[in-house]
Amino acid sequence: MLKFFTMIAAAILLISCGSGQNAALSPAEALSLRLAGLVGEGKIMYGHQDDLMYGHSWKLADDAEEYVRSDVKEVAGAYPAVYGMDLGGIELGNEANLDKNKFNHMRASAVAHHERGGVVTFSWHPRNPLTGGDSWDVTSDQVVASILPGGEKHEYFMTWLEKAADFIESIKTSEGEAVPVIWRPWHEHTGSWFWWGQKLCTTEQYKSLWKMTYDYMMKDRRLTNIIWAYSPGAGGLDAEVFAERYPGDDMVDMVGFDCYQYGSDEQYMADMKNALDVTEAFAREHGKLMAVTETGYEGIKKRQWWTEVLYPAIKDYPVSYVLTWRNACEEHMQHHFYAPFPGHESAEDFMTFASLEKIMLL
Ligand code: BMA
Repeated sequence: MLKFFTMIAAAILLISCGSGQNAALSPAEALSLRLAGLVGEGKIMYGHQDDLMYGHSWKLADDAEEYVRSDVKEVAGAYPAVYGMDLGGIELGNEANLDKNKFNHMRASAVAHHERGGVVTFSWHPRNPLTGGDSWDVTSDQVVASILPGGEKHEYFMTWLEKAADFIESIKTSEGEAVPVIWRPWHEHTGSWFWWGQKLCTTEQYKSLWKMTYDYMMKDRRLTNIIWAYSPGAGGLDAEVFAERYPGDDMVDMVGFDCYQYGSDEQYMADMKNALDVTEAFAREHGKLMAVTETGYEGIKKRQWWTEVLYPAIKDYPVSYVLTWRNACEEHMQHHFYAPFPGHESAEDFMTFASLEKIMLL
């Protein structure tokens, strides 16, 4: 474990010194070092999507000025260490994201979470720039081609990247310090349910999309607060699939995967083991941090899921964090939750999980 930590820390320091800009670490480099340190200590941070925006039976008020409510905190007495959110909708200049969270609240809660010592991560489910549909609109396999340089939607799409970059850049403390974020674009690309997925573009097109995104944010905009996370889906993952569309060591800081439980505990644990083995080998070879970027069991239909299924699945791996998906609050989405809330049958087990030595909440 220690060797792995030292290797990652050395890689981060090498990159920062190599950049030759100044001796101080950027916000992203400082966070990477902190994450590597926590992995070195054997800690796994627990994360929850949209934690401060709403919960199973509540939603943040539009005029809220503080971000204190959290299903996780109500159950375990502590906030999740990692707070995930999604930028879907930012590209159109919308006031709220695809799950109705106001971007102003997302920005301010990200700062609040950072100031409590937490880590913020963003995924992105942008609309489909060619058809006008959503991320899940896979009716055309020309979408990625259309937004790459030379494509008919290239300029239009660059305005989307501009809006995403503006938002990430705008996450600053009241002292004007940029808040570091783990940015996880173009996720689950090894499946074919998003317009950037496996069957919807070629390997070269996917890599070009990543590079275009990276170059715009890092070279044109010079954002200093982004840790780049690459996260395929867990289904059918092996070393070859993992590596096939990997954009390159210079454009990725963290590797992970998304893996959900749909069937038996045994099946989920086997899927996790496979994905963790593949990811760990890749992370070690490339000197990258690793994480379980999305996971969970919709409705958590097992009382002891946290200590008997999730914990045994992850405990022996050097994972920086494990993030469970959102607790939807709408009436018709009451089944769609991945973290406990007061009164849920897994709440007590979650408390036990949260108090384990290895597991970190705030
Ligand atoms: C999916 C579901 C959707 C949601 C999307 C983006 O997994 O939770 O309801 O809109 O993520 O957050």
